[in-house]
Amino acid sequence: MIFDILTIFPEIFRSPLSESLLKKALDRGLIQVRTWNLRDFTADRHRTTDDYPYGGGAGMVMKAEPIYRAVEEIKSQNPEARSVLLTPQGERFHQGLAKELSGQKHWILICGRYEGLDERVRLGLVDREISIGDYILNGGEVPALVFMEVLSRYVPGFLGSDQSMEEESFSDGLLEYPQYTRPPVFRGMEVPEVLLSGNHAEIKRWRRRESLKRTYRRRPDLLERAGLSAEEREYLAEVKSQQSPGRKD
Ligand code: JD8
Repeated sequence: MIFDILTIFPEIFRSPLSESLLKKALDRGLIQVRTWNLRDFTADRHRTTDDYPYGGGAGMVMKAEPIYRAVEEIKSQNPEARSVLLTPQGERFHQGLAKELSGQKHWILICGRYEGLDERVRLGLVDREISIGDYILNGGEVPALVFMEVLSRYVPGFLGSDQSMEEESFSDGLLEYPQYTRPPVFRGMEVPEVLLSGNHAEIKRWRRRESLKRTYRRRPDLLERAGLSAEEREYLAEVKSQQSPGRKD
C-alpha cells in the first residue's frame, strides 16, 4: 500500500513512522510512505501556502494552487491513486470504512492547517473526505496518521502471525475481554481463577461473556450488529437484571 502525504509539516510524520509496526512494515516494503512539503509546490518567492479568506474573518485559508500541483504530479505518475481530504466535515471514519478503503492500494492524503482549504480543492481534486471524530484538531496530520495506521493493518503480513485481524476488537463487533499477566496477585487484586485453570473451553466461554458484558455496559450501540446466539442473549439478560457490584465493574 502506498501513501503520499501532502503537508506543510512533514516532520510530524517522522517519529510515528520510525517505531514499531509501521517502521517494520516500511522496512519490509509492505507499505510505502512519501511526505511532500506543499511549500515545494509554490511558485512565489515567499513559498506561500496560505492567504486571507475572501469575505473576511479570522485566520488563513490554504491556497488551492500548491495542492493541485502536488496531487496532479502524483496522479500523473500513478493514475489509479485516489485522494482523501482529512476534514471535520468528512464522513466519520470507522473500522468498516477502513476495510472498504483498504481495497484501494494508493492513497494521497491531503492535510490542511489553519482555518481549512480553499473550497476548490474539495470541488476539483478530492475523491473522499474523512473525519476521524467529532473533536477539534489543529490540522489533518494526526488524522492522516490514524488513516494510515488503520489501513496498514489490512496489508497482508502487516500483523504478526499470532495477531490476526479476526481475533481483535471490532472485527466481531464487541469490545475486548479483560487481560491479565503475572503476577497472580497484584496489590490485592487477583487474576480470575478460570484463567489459571488450564481449561481452554471454560476460558473461551469466560472471555466471550466478559466481552458481552463490557460491550453491553459501555457500548450498547455495538450489540445491535453483533449477531448473538440464543445462549449469549440469555447471558446478557442475566447481566441486565444484575446491578454492577464493585466500584469498578
Ligand atoms: C483538518 C485545519 C483546524 C478546522 C477551525 C481550527 C479531521 N476529526 C477532525 N478534527 N479536526 C480535524 C481537522 C482539523 C483541521 C484541519 C482536519 C485543517 N483544521 C480547523 C476547521 C475549524 N479549525 C479532523 N479529519
